[in-house]
This record gives sequence, C-alpha cells and structure tokens, in this order.
Amino acid sequence: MMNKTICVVGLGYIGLPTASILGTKGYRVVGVDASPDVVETINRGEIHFFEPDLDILVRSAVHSGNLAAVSEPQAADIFIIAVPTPLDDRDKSPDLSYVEAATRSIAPHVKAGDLVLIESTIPVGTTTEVVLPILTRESADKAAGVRLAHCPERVLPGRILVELVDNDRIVGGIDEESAAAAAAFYETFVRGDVYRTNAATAEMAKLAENTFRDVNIALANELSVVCDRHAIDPWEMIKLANRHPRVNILQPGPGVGGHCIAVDPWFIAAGEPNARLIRTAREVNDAKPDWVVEKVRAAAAGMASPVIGCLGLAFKADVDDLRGSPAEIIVRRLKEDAVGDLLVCEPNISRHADLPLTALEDVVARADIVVLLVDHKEFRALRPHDLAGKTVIDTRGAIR
Ligand code: SAJ
Repeated sequence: MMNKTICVVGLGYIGLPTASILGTKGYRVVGVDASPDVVETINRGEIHFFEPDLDILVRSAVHSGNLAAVSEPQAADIFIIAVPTPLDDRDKSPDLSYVEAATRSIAPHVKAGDLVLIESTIPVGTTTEVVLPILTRESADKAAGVRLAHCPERVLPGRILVELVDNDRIVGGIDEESAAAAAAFYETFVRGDVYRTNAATAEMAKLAENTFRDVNIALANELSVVCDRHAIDPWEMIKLANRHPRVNILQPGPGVGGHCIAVDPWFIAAGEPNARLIRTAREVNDAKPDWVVEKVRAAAAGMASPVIGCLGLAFKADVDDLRGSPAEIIVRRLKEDAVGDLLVCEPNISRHADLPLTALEDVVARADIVVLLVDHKEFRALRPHDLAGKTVIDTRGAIR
C-alpha cells in the first residue's frame, strides 16, 4: 500500500493537510490545485493559510520528495477529491461545479483497479448520480473495475492535523468492494475507527453532523435573545442548565459562520419541504447578526459621536479565516449604516481589504462602545474593569 501514488485534487483546508500527512506516511503524493500561486507556495514548502503545525508538515513532506504540487491531475492509484461545494446564493442550492470539474479532470487518468474518494461535502445522491456517470463516460475503462466511495472529512479548523488522524471515519462505497478498499486505505493513517456503509448514508451522515450543530446553536442563539429581554445572562443560565445530566446546550454567539455549518444544512433543506426545523434553524442563526447590529445601534443612539470598538472579524476564536463570518457581516453593516466611528481589531490578520485595523490597546483606550464579536484568546484576557465606563456588548460571553 505504502508505495502507492495518490493524487489529491484541491489543496485547501482539507486537501493540503491530507496530502501532507500522506506524504509523511510514505505515499507518493501529487497535489493538484487550479491556483498557480498555491502550487508555487506549496512547492517552496510553504502554506497559503494558517493552521497549527501545518507549515512544519508541508515542509517535511515537500522536502522529502513525497509531496509535489501540480496544476493538472496525473495517473495515480488513489484519487482524493477535496474541492469546495459552495452554495448558490440565489436559491441556497449546492454548487457542484467544482466537484464535477475535479471529477472530469481526473477521469482520463482513472483506470481499472484505481480507487476514487470524494471527501468534499455533497448532497445525497451525488456520488452515484453525478460522480459515477462522469467517470463512466470519461475514464479510460469507462469506470469498469473502478472503486468509488464518499469519505466525508470531519476535521475542525484549528485542530485539523490532530482530528485527521484521531477522528473516526465513515466510508460510503458505491458497492462493498469500494467500501472495503476505501476502509483499507484510511486504516493506514487513521487511528480512529473506520466504518463502512453505502454512499448515500455517508453523504447524509456528514450533512446530519453539521446540521445537528447548526440546529443546536440556533437553540442557544434563540435562548440568548429571549434571555436578553429578561436581563438574564444566557451564558450563566446555559452553564447551570447544562448541569442536568442529559442537557448540553451549545454557546450563543453573533451568528454562525465558516464554510461548513452555515452551508451544509441547506444541502438537506434546499427544495425539501419536510426540512422545516433545519430551515428555521438556519434562519434563526442568519438573523443573529442583525440583532447584534440593533443592540449596537440602540447603545449608540444615546451618545453624541460614539466611537465603536469591534473586537474580532474571524468566523470563530483563534483562527484567521473570515469566510462567512458573522463578525465581518456585523462590522460592515455598522459601517454602511454609519452607526458611529468604527475601530476594528483582528489580531490574527495583518491587514483587511477595506477595513483598517487598530491595535487592541488603542481600541480599548478610545472606544465608547466595545462590541466583542469573536472570543479570541487576546480578548478573553480582558476583564470587566479593563472596560470600566464603556458600554460593553459581549456577543460571546467572553469578558467575565
Ligand atoms: N458556534 C457557536 N456556538 C457554539 C459552537 C459554534 O456560535 O457553541 C459558531 C462558531 O463561532 C462558528 C460556527 O458556529 O461561527 C461554526 O464553528 P464550529 O467550530 O462549530 O465548526 P467549523 O465550521 O469550524 O467545523 C465544522 C465541524 N463540524 C462539527 O463539529 C459537527 C467540523 O468537524 C467539520 O469537519 C467542519 O464543520 C466541516 O468541514 O464540515
């Protein structure tokens, strides 16, 4: 197994860590990315986004000669597709164009006996109804003898390298032989258990995992809005409710961001009249940024020329990823509506395209209203007396 060649398509948050772990496990890995900048960066042994310890791993995989980035797929024994599946903003339907293009790009190189693994998150049915037909039409052997499975990734940004190895995996084959081949492959580098099933079950299980989290965060967000009307601290209330042995309420915040939890529930809900709870949870979470903006507006209304200090732009604590971030949505809305003079602090990035950044101590010194949007460690270190005399809107319950 170890001398096998692996072609990983998409060198982003999932593909690059996976490719580099496989490179350090003795596989010969070619990573494919459409962006020439990404290919060059990786071939220098460098990374194009931050993830703890990824730089060391990529450097060692590239310098050992086991990982090389290229712009076009090549022949391999195993193909892993790890490209994004965004939403079409108009109707929240999944945009499968990257998965389709990636499948097309590997198809001419796929031969009988090869293993094709789809790690991208995809709607139910995609493996057999979209990926397999492309391989059947366009691969050298018309997909005869090709093994194909959906093996959804489950890693948490910030802990990707640990979770890639430690988490249990689900492998959903188009047939038993495919599931067995996929399981045998993951077992060479995963310490967690590897469970075999069919492709549709694996597709739905992945969507259900992120939907579970979204629905539960929606409950926390809804409770926090109701608590606010009763002047109850929702974090204290949730901490106490969670002392019940069968209750585990998640944490309220300014909304749900990132490229997974706010997106994947729509893969179930778009066009599905039975997905009422899932759709409502999405709406509850998507409405939370507006609620925060209204809180800030109400606080600013009583001040002559308020300076508003916004702490954080990332989608969650201690990452530099701004994709789908409710914090960024809130800051942009405050700016558009000219609610006050804005100061923005985001310690994990050095610059932002159109929002000037200010150091934390300057924000703390100058702001009349402090809006905590992300519970980065720098902000968690603040104590109430550091912000004495200011109006504090703490959307994460981080300053205590
Ligand atoms: N959030 C809250 N309250 C909470 C937990 C999270 O408001 O109690 C917010 C975060 O601030 C953030 C968003 O939800 O804006 C999502 O953050 P997250 O840390 O829950 O998850 P992601 O998007 O970083 O990663 C998720 C993970 N899925 C699950 O935990 C079920 C990860 O394991 C998946 O691999 C990843 O989605 C993915 O790629 O699908």
